[in-house]
Amino acid sequence: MGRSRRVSSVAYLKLLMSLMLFVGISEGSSLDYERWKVLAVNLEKVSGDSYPPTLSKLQDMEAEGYLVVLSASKTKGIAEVAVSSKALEDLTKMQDDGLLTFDLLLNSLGKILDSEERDAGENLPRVLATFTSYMTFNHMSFYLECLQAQYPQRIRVDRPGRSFENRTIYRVRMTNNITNTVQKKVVFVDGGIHAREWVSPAAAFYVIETLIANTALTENIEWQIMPMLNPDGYDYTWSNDRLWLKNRSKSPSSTCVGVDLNRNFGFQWGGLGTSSSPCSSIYKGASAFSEPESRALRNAMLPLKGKVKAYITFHSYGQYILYPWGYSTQVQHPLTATMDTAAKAMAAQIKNTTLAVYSVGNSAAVYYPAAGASDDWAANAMNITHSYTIELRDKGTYGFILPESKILPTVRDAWEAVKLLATLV
Ligand code: 0X9
Ligand code: ZN
Repeated sequence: MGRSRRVSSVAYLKLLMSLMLFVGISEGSSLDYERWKVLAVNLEKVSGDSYPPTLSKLQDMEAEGYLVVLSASKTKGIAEVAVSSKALEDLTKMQDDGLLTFDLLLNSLGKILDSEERDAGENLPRVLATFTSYMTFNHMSFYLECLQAQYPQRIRVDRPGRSFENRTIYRVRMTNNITNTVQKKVVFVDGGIHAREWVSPAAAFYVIETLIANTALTENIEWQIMPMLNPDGYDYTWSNDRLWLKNRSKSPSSTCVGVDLNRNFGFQWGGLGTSSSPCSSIYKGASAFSEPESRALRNAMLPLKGKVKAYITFHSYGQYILYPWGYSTQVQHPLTATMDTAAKAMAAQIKNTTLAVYSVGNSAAVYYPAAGASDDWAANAMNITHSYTIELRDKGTYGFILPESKILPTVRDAWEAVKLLATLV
């Protein structure tokens, strides 16, 4: 299967260059991916809720710090994995022993691009959001700090929480006549839960920018947007490890850092697709809502119970529009038909505008079951009819390292989807 999906070597060379550019150049980078390769590991086909043993094994190895699971798709039947030489050795041995099979997607990362410079805009924060380069967290903060003063009739920016390392977590509220929101429905959007998925906060910022220019869309709806839920993790992907996923909280019981915020929400917390090990990239945290970042989202949303008609959380990558329940393939959400129809309408809207193809489905069926995620919590605790995780571009050519030239087309996908959804609520 991996063979038939093999992507052109040119594409992977580009991925390689991006990876090196982002990972290799930062001073004090603690993880050096120079000798790493990328594999497509075949996962056993499984049914029901059971978790494929190969994926569990890969996640255990990931917890030990010598490989990184980049994606795992049930429909594709493979996991894309970045491997150190040690991990490659072990996986090769396992392949020789008939325990698994893999294909090489990206061979030599080489010693290149050490001298490349990152976008110099980092030191020059602007009030404008940019979609031709990725924004640093400082840039985002500066943008958000300046926003309300520019549109005082239509925008409020508040701060529902602070991250573990004390960075501000912002919320932008947008509607015409912001002082009179009593009767309005709320559409809630967030980005940046997973640190390495850089196009996700970009999409949330694009929603803000586009709404600024479209007063008609803020007439009857109050939009609430939390564009960067994991500022510590995001910052860490710029400074130390481009493939970091979790937040940066320290656990008293381990030297490993970080909780997967999308396993830390208080619905079915600790179920399938989560881990109790602080070293795992799917670590669920010490308890539901143990993390200040997931609490920030909860605290922002809870007072809006009954008013929030739709919740969209941006992730990447894969081009999927996913709906609950994500914690189990065995339990169907009662509003599956409604969400499936709306998700298909969003995918059609994207197809008709940007031409990108997004697949639609139940999270647990399309991916693997993953409990304690924000979409399930929103659907359950907030009783929201429309709750979606949108996995933005691409389909794996560049994955998380989406080139800057693809930011704009990707955030347009995101905008077309939420715009369509707003017509259905
Ligand atoms: O696993 C996740 O948290 C999401 N995929 S990602 O590759 N961006 O990490 C998917 C979450 C889907 N929703 C639920 N499982 N509830
Ligand atoms: Zn994600």
